[in-house]
Amino acid sequence: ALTYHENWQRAWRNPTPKKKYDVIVVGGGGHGLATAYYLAKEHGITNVAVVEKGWLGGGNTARNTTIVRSNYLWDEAAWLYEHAMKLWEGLSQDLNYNVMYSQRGVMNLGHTLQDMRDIHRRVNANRLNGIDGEVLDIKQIQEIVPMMDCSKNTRYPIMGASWQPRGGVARHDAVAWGFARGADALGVDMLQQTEVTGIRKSGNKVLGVETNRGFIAADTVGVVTAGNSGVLAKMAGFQLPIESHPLQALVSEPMKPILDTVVMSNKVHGYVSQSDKGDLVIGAGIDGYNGYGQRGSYSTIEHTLQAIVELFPMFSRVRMNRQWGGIVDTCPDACPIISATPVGGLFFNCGWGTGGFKATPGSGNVFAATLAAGKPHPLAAPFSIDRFISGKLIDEHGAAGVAH
Ligand code: FAD
Ligand code: PYC
Repeated sequence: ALTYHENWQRAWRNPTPKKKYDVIVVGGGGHGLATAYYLAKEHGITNVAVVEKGWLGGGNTARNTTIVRSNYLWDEAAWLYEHAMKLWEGLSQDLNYNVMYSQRGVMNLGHTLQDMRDIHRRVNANRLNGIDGEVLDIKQIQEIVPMMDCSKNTRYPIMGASWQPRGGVARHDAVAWGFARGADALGVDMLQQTEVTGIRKSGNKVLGVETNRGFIAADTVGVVTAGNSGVLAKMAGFQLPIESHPLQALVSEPMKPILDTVVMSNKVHGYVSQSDKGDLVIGAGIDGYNGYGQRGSYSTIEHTLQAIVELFPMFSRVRMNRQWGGIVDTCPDACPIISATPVGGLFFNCGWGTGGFKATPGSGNVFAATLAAGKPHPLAAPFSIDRFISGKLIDEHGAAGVAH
C-alpha cells in the first residue's frame, strides 16, 4: 500500500537553532506547541523556538487517554476548561488538520449518596456557567451504555451519573502534529533532540537556556514541561509545589465498535473508552510514589482492571495489548499553575497533572497571551503561583476524575 509513497513533504522543518529568539517555549508537548502556534497566529510573534528534548508530542501528550470535558466545579477552572472546549470544537478547521475530536459524551458515575450529591452540585454549577451537563438516572445510563452492569448485584451499585454530551475524545498525535505544523508554517522553529540543561540569568532576569546544542538567548522563556517542571524550576533557582508521579494507561486488542461513549468512575476507580482503531482505552489513578520512570506498578493495573470488569463483566475475556506510563505534575489543589515566576521574563505553565490533555488548546491560548503581554491572561490570572501564598486555592480534586 505504501508503494510510491516516497519523498513526502515534511510537516515541519528541522532548523538549526538561531542564536536568539524573542520567545523560547521549553517543552514540545501539546501545550508547548499550542503556545507557540497562538503566539504566532494571534500575537504576531514568530521569532519563536520550541525546544524539545525528545520528539514532538512524545511526553504525556502521547501517553494520555484523550478524554476531553469541561465539567469542573469552580468558576475559575470551569471557565478555563470551557475556553479550551470551545477551541476544540473548531480546532480541526483552524489547523486544517483533523484532530479527530469526537463529541461522544463523557459519563461520570456515582455509586454512593455522597457521590450523587457531588454530581448534582457540579452539574448545577456547570449549568450556571453555561456548560452543558445533565444528571442521569439508572434507566438513562442503561439506554446510553446497555452493556454496563447497572444491577444491584455489584459491590458498589451505580446510583446515577453526570453526563456532558459535548465531551469526548480526540486523537493525541494529531493534536501535537497539527499545532506543530501550524506553528512551523507561521515561522516557529521546532528544535527536537534539544534538551534544556540550565536556565541562564543575569541577576533576576532570564537571558536564555543552556542546551545540549549550546546556549540559546531569549527575552522571554515559557516552560511547559509537565512532569519535569520541578527539574526546570530547580535550574532557575526556585521550587514549585508540584509532585511528579507515574500515571498509567493500557489498551486492549482492537475490537469491533462496542462502546460509543466515555465512562469514568471515581469510586470503583477506572475509566474506559474505545478508540477509533477499536482498542479499549483504560486507566485509573496515579501510582502513589514520586518518580520519573514512565512505567508504574502492577498493583495499580490490577486495581484498574478489577474496576473495569466490575462495571463491564463482558470485558473480562478481552485481552490487554499494551501498557505504559507518563509522568504527571500534580498540584496540591489539582489545578494548573500558569504564572510569572520570581525570575523576570521566565514563565511556567504546569501542574495539569492527570487532566491537561483536555486543556491543550486553551492552555496554549492563554499562555501565549500571557507571554506576549508579560502579564496574565484574565482566564490564567487565578492560576498564578501566588495562590499558594495567599491561600486562594481552587480545589478541583472532585472534578479531576482521576484520584491523586
Ligand atoms: P507533555 O506532553 O509531557 O510535554 C512536555 C514536554 O517537555 C515533553 O515532550 C518533554 O520531553 C519535554 N521536556 C521535559 N524536560 C525537558 C527539557 N529539560 N528540555 C526540553 N524539553 C523537555 N488529560 C486529560 O485531559 N484527559 C485524559 O484522558 C488524560 N489521560 C492521561 C492518561 C495518562 C496515562 C497520562 C500520563 C496523562 C493523562 N492526562 C490526561 C494528562 C495529560 O496527558 C497531560 O496533562 C498533558 O498531556 C500535558 O501536556 P504537556 O504538553 O504539558 O506535557
Ligand atoms: O481528566 O478527565 C480526565 C482524565 C481522564 C483520564 C485521565 N484524566
